[in-house]
Amino acid sequence: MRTQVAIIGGGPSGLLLSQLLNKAGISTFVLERKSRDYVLSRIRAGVLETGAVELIRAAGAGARMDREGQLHDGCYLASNGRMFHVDFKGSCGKQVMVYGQTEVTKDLYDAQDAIGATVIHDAEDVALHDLTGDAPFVTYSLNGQPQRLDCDFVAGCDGFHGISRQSMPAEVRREFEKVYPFGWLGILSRTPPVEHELIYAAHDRGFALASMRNTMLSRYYIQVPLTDRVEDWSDDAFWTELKLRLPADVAARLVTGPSIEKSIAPLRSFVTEPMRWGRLFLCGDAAHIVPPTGAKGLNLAASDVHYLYEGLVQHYKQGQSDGIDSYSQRALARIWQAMRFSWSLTTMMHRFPGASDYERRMQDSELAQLENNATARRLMAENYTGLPY
Ligand code: RFL
Ligand code: PHB
Repeated sequence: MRTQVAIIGGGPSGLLLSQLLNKAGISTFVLERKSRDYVLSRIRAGVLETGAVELIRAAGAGARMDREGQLHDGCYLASNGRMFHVDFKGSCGKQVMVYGQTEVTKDLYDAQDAIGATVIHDAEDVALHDLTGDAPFVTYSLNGQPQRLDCDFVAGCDGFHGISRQSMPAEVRREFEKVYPFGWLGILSRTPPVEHELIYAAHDRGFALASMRNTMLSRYYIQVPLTDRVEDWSDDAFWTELKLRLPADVAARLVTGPSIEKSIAPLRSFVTEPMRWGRLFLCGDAAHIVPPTGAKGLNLAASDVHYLYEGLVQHYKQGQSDGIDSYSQRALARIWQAMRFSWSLTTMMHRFPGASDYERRMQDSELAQLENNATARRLMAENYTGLPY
């Protein structure tokens, strides 16, 4: 078999890239390790920047998002019971779209089906070959049968645990990592959201986030120690702890109910450089991880896809290589800005074990600056709604 761009991973990065390239007349072949149902059962991100929204629309997968997604003008920040609003629209003229990653992925699968794109599920033992030569190829097995796919380029969209990044020799990679000493316990429940916009709450008991998917589906998170396990947390214990961390008037109107999903995600910042090696390009979580506090993971995947898509179109349609040659540099410049934002919001809002009184005062001062200074709020608004591509 032969294709122009072999895409490893059928998560949001792989599907979005595949959809955009196909629409531009460039052939793709997506290889996904898991089943479609499995990919669609993962509950992850919930907030889309303007750039991601536009890209999903350009891919022809935005109709349901535009019907069912909620545009938010801002969010709330709370600290030990006090709460204030950050007005994104008023500060920088931009909004965010609240629409779950699960729905984005489903819409992308439907769009891929509609144009007859090839997405192979349950592909095992995917391996990349001759990435620095002129004729790279991918091997994998399907139902126990060995397969070979020849291509011009490989897009490594296979997430943090994928094989693409590992296919670059260790001596050409430079990795940057920060692991945070806590995780987020998240639940999804069929209850009306407590507020019409997100609430990020700092509290002496730990951070909490009130988010949502739609008017009858809420997503809440609380900071937990890394030693906690999901089984340790009954629904009742979760709701009790969440209420303690939210401002009292918000907690008083919180509607609780049975959880329909409950999971713990560790928090980490990670970047690998460069994002290109020969004919392999890394995209999304394969190249970087942000802590979820700034809602940047999926949005960075989208901006990587944008730069790579532009570069590949330039290569195939105009015979120019500047776009693919500058991919890594352009993508990384934006990634580091989002890294900084996610790290600073994470650092300001969480309780760190062993933090000194001085560090606690710094957190309070950062929050006070946001509450009292319109310039600080504007900077947050620009970063949260997404820096330009
Ligand atoms: P994904 O979504 O991980 O998709 C990669 C796909 O590649 C497949 N794969 C392979 N396929 C073939 N061969 C192999 N060897 C393969 N190895 C892996 C996987 O099965 C998968 O389908 O990466 P992508 O597409 O780059 O998308 C990135 C986003 O998913 C990610 O940035 C966000 O979900 C991060 N993230 C969150 N981001 C937010 O903005 N807000 C959140 O609330 C939020 N919550 C989360 C998250 C990520 C989580 N992970 C990764 C553990 C919660 C969790 C639990
Ligand atoms: C979510 O709704 O899952 C969500 C929203 C905002 C974040 C992180 C997660 O910063």
